[in-house]
Amino acid sequence: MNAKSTSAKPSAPVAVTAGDKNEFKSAVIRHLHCTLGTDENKANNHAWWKATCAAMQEQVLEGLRKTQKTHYLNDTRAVHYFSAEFLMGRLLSNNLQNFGLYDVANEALKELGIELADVMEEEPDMALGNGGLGRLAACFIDSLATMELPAIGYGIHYEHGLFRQEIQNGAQIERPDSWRDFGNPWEICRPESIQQVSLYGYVETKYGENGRIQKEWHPGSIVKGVPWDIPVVGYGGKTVNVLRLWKSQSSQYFNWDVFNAGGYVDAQRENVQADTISKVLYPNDETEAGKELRLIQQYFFSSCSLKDIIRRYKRAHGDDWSRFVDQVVIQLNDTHPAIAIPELMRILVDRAELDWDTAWNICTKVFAYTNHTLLPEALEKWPARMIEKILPRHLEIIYEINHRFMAEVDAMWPGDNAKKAKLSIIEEGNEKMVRMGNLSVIGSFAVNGVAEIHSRLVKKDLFPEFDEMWPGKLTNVTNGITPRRWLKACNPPLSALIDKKIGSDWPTDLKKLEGLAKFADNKTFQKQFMKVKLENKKLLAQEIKQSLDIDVDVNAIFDVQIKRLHEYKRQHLNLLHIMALYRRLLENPDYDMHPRVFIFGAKAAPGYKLAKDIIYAINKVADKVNNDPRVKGKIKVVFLPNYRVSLAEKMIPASDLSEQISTAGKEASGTGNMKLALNGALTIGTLDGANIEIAEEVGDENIFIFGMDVDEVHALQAKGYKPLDYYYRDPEIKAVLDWLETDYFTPGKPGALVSIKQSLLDNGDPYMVLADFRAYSDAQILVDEAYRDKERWAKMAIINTAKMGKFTSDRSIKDYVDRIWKLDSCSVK
Ligand code: IMP
Ligand code: B1N
Repeated sequence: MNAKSTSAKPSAPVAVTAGDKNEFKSAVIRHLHCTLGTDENKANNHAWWKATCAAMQEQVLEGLRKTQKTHYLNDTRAVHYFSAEFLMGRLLSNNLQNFGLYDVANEALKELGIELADVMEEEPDMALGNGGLGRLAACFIDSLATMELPAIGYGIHYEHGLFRQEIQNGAQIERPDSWRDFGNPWEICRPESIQQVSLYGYVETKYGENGRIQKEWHPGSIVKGVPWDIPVVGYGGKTVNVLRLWKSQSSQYFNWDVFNAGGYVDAQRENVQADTISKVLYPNDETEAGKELRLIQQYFFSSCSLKDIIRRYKRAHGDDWSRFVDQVVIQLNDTHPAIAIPELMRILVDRAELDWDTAWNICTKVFAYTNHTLLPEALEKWPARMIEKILPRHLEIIYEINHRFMAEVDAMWPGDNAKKAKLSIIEEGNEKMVRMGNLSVIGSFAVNGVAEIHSRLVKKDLFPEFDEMWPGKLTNVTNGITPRRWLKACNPPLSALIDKKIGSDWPTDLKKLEGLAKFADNKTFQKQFMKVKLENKKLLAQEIKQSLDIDVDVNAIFDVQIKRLHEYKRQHLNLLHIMALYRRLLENPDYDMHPRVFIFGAKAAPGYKLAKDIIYAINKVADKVNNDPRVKGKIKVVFLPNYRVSLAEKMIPASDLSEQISTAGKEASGTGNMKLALNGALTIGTLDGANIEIAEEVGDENIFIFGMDVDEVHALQAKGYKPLDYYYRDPEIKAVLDWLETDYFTPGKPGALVSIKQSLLDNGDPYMVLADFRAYSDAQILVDEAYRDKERWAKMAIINTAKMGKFTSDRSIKDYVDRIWKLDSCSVK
């Protein structure tokens, strides 16, 4: 099976014809009348939004039908992207853009006296993810559809996505996200494809006629999985794939065995629990909660999805399993769906009655696994007892997989028990734990990290023995982002300027942006480019004024850090630098600096105390700095609440400086770094994740790299890192940390910010903030100098946009297709 060229063809630019426009207009009116039961005179923006979506959805569903028919008739091999998270954001603008109907809709609505931009603001974000990992999944399915690849996304239909963040007196408050309260115009329920999932109960061992041992799982409860399909429109509108999300529902099933054994209450409780499975997304980005419900969520969607795949396969191939591996590849987005591995083994061995080796041979040709983090607290481990209780048969299968694998380890390193202990799926200890990472590597044919440095560390530090056992299995696929959403749709003025300069086919061939590089020195183009930036900054300034009543100077440097709040991402390094600048200004009112607006967006996991303290501190420092006349407006600090995809789409086009300042070795890749650079922001960053590859593309002179690299971080750790040395040796660090202990920023509440100081001094500064502070502060001085030279900055910004071609998610997908999935594109007529 050879992958043929998968580069997507650009859609022809669509000119608005009166016919298209009138057709769209009448479709909107028809839905306003017949779907929503309202009238032009009465309709509010929400009704117009729904009617516009419905008009669009007519064409989307037609595309979906054609795509599914084509894939069915061609019996295509498909990739199945299993992910606990899909952070889709809004879909109207995206679908209009991808169908080439944006201008048509805009003008149609205008004639009805309605602003499309206002209508689009009515759409709630589909926030079924935490951050980078979930948004990556969304970018990937966009690319898959755009490149006309047969693909299905599989996930969970959470009733509540990531919480809505409010800020009260500086502190984060979590509110439920009710994205579906008023209906979701894009999704279609498919009751005809409901699946059943078993949980709890016990395993019976039986002896068949031929002496063969057979296992029968008697579940304690059975839950229904109801599929909800969201169409995924490729750019150009030809292929429309589907994202299938499972919603849990209790089934009528009641286990009389369990009841009769005296387990009435248990049987009942397990039944009631059914509809809570898909209720809420766990908000813990990169920290494992280890909660039973989360394991059940993982099994629930993995099992539903596998059964759905098998149903589809059997429709075409009956009980002949021999072609399964030719038709199906499953990508595990981190270990969250790793339980799919023993689940497929269970189906093949217990249900289809294949022998173990045949089943294992199928399994290990179907799964591929992406690792997204090295942080120990994010590497999933489940107590064996918990798995035994919820999935008793799966635990047996995991033990069997492990048993056979241990024999392989022994063949490779005879008698080496330390190796066995390290590579075993089971971690022995007080409590036996199942290591999902090891299970994923053992059960997959390919394992990838998400940026060069990360994949290198996966091989060197996380899974070195696996790399030795199976050379070539561990590999790299650097992340990417879809330029359709992250440039074309979110930054129309820049897109228009680029179209004018180099043509309009860059959205599907992002390397074309290189064509801008030759204009980097052109004064006229520099002015045009920076004028677009200024206009975008004005729009964001309005948003800031509206949301927080803070006035910001649009000629200031917009210095932006937008990402989940985590110690390793070091928002507190940014904050310490802001405090240092503030102090310099108080000590010397003439301190020479270009005005800056420091803009933050970040949600903290609700149980992550220090992360919430950092949000509080940012807001308290903001209050003080923004209202201190001695600062003369040179610094403003803005924390925009409820950071989400739709807010990112407004912030990114308006950013001058992109903060990517994680401790080297900790950020697997990052994708926000790519989005900001694509929109002409310069990066101040460490040699971490994809920053390294961004620096390679733009050149060292067009990026501000500072601080320790990963070898220096490791060396300092080995030597013994002592944050107190930095505290005593650098008076500015000492002054700023001591400041946190006073009540200067929290009048009447001394010590309210002290936890940050404590973490940096008493708790040993695990992410080495103090070690990198001076280098960071010096790099910020270089940023200041560069910005004051308007031509130099414009040139650097243009080069950043021009050199981002590598980071299109189309390139990532092409890497997966060529090197892992071996998939052919299938054009839909
Ligand atoms: P699913 O397989 O349950 O996801 O439902 C959609 C599927 O219906 C497509 O993937 C096709 O494989 C299948 N299908 C079978 N016949 C047709 C047809 O005539 N038109 C469209 N889809 C079809
Ligand atoms: O995945 C992104 C990367 O760009 C980021 O660098 C990486 O931090 C992120 C457990 C995670 N890694 N691990 C998670 C999310 C939720 C959860 O419950 C772990 N997210 C990442 C895309 O590759």
